[in-house]
Amino acid sequence: MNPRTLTEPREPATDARLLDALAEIVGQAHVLTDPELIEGYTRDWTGRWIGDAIAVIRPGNTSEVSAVLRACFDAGVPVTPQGGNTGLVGGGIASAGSVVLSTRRLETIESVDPIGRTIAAGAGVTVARADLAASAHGLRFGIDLASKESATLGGIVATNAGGTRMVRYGNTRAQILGIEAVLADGSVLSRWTPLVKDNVGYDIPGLLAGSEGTLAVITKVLMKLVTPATDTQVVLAGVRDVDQALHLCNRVRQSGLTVEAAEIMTDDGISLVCAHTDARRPFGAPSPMYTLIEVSSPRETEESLLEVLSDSADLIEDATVEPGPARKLWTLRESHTESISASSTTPVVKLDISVPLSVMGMFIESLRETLADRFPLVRPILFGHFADGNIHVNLLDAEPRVAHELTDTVFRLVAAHHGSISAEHGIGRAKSPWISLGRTEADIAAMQLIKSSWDPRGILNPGILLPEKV
Ligand code: 2HG
Ligand code: ZN
Repeated sequence: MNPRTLTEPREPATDARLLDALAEIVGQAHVLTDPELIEGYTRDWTGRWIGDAIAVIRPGNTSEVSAVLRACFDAGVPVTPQGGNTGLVGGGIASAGSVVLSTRRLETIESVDPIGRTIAAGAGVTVARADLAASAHGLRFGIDLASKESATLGGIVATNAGGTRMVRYGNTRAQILGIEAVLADGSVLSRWTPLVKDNVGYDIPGLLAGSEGTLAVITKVLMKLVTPATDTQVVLAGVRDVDQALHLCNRVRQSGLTVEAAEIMTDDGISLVCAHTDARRPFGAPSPMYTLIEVSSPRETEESLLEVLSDSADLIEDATVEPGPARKLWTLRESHTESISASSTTPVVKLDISVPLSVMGMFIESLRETLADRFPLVRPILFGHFADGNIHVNLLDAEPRVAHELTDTVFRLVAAHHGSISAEHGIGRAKSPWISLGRTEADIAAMQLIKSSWDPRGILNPGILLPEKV
């Protein structure tokens, strides 16, 4: 069977037989078919991606995942792997006739090794739980996301998530040491070694990071842990534009301070957050943009930071400094996503992009001009992890009928500035039509070869990441 035959109508009896077989494997209670029960798995929280599924299957261990995949493989039924369903590009949203394989029950934390500084855990463990387990040993999990209470380890590996600490510790791919995953035919692949130096062959954990459920279902991960920063300080500074923020961040780095996080926000974004939460505006007079930079150093962090700030009057309009964790300052940044959703009259078009730091200012300027000119009714709110070149372009009040053209316009501008159409959220359904803006023909062909050799029947997340034909 080739991938296209998966979309051909199936006999209802085939689905019924499959569901019986799946119930034998995972138990009837973990085969959900009631539309009310499966709704939370078939649509994303932004309301932009609404899918369908014949059932949601909730296996409780690796052997069950293996048997579920084997049965779906034999029946030729597509499978959408799903973690916490916090994704923003529709990568975990199933198409009609598929089965959603939820990994949330794989929630065992097997071990934390405080000497090797690793955590071994099931794919369904949330980022928040992994971080808590690490904290019990004086360590931290290296990835931090606003959605950490629901986002799962399998999900962040499958999307190669970034987050607010990426500037310090790198993305999810950089944290993985070992992985256990089940292939489309049910075979279990385990590359499980805590060695940081181990150059035997292809980097399979690295390949599965960012594969968005198209190559295998991740069941277990072995990830690095990090030493928490002590004596952190957070500055929130009003700046004229992103270039000033970049210069400030550079000065902070040059002074010997370690940058733990570096975020940018606009005055429109801050106003939305203040309107939708009980946060207060940071300064009496507004600035066009605000940067939040968290720093650490072995000693005298505050003194060093204040010295940089007092030498940076040319870059800063106003500034406030608080010792970490500085929750009030962080709330101004972390409440962006929910305030944006609450304020938009239509599902928000979310375009997570990156551009080289040297052209970020120019990119933002031409983005604003182009949007004002071609889409005057759309409200753009920009924010993100600017020191990684990453801007979250959120487009509010965009009529669904213009979403495609709007996306196309933004992505072409990103490509013209040598940027990436996906910085940290993945490609999913939302961006697969534009993958050729980010990869060459030969590169896409190489990815398709990998896909077809790992998943010859094309049952894993069809239509996600790679378009069926390019
Ligand atoms: C964040 O950085 C997330 O808060 C979500 O990546 C970004 O809502 C968004 O566009
Ligand atoms: Zn982000």
